Amino acid sequence: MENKLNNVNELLGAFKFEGELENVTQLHDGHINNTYKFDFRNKNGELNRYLVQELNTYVFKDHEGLMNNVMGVTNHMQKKVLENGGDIKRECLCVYPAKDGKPFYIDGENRCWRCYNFIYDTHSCQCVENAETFYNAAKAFGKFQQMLADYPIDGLVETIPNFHNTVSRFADFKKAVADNLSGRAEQVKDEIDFVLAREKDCAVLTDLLNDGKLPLRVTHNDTKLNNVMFDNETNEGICVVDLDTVMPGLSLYDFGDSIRFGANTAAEDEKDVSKVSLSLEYFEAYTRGYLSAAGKSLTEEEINQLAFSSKLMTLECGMRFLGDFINGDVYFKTAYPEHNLVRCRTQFALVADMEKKMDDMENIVKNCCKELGI
Ligand code: GN1
Ligand code: MG
Repeated sequence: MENKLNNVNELLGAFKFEGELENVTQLHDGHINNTYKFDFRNKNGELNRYLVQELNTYVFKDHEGLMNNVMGVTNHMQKKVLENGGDIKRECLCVYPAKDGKPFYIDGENRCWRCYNFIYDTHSCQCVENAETFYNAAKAFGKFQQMLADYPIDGLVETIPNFHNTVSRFADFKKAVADNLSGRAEQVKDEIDFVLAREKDCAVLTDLLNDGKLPLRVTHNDTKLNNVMFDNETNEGICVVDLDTVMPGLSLYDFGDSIRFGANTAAEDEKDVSKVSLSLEYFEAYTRGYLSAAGKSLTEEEINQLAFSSKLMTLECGMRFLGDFINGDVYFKTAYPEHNLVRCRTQFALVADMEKKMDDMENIVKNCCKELGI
């Protein structure tokens, strides 16, 4: 039995699991939380699986507010799935509360744990293998947004304030450079200059929001491809996961961040930046899928900014990786000392390629709208 946890017995006492524990496996999808699959066998010989996750409380300071958001949003979506005759345990995350009724458990070392349904017969994807997969991811995120369109924004706390406020991210970045806590700033002058040269871009979406030209919506804010679970048989994106950053935001954050990760021809941490580029084919597939699911509810200004938001979310993520490298790798999990630097370089190579292809991207958006009658 693989078991890297030192408090399995404590967790077994904390949640209402069914059956005898057979196996614990760590899952390595995200850069922030620690995630495990717990397999239990019940008396009838059936397998019960759960997803048990340690929330990163350095990143998420308000675990109660966060779990309140997650409870509210998952309950809302469960109702919608039931109304449509769907299966909530496959099409939704469901929180299994701890024995004391709280949606989380604080262990003896003050770590915060929560337990979800494990979504059977699905898989996640670490990279786009074909345009259809990405199209299916787009439909899933579009549908996710639609399901939460009537969720009360005021009922959500900001789990990370100013999460996609790129102006605020730029200020954080400049502070990281000025503080230079790791002493690494000298070695990344070119990368720092790349960010500084694009200061003006950072305010485009926040200015439109402040001027009332873009609507605030309930958004996911972390629309990486690996946050969609795909059905093993149909390959449809049946469930959107990783709901820690669901909060008020712009639809463009979700669109742009999906493109950043999924339309890159290379991995987020590819060391050979000559492999990095924007796939126009994947950009088109995602745009078509997203617009077909959510397009009718988007405003004209949202649609106008789709291509630009892809570039901005890529720049923002790159500056976060670089800032973390300069801060000494305190935020994102890293596998080796230069990991954040490698990640920021892929993001900047992608930004540079998007700048060259911006007209093509704009045209793809226009053509998709025409085709779909939007
Ligand atoms: C983090 O947890 P994960 O890997 O889905 C990060 C995102 C970044 C992403 C970059 C809470 O997402 O904002 O875009 O890494 N999540 C948080 O891969 O900061
Ligand atoms: Mg994730």
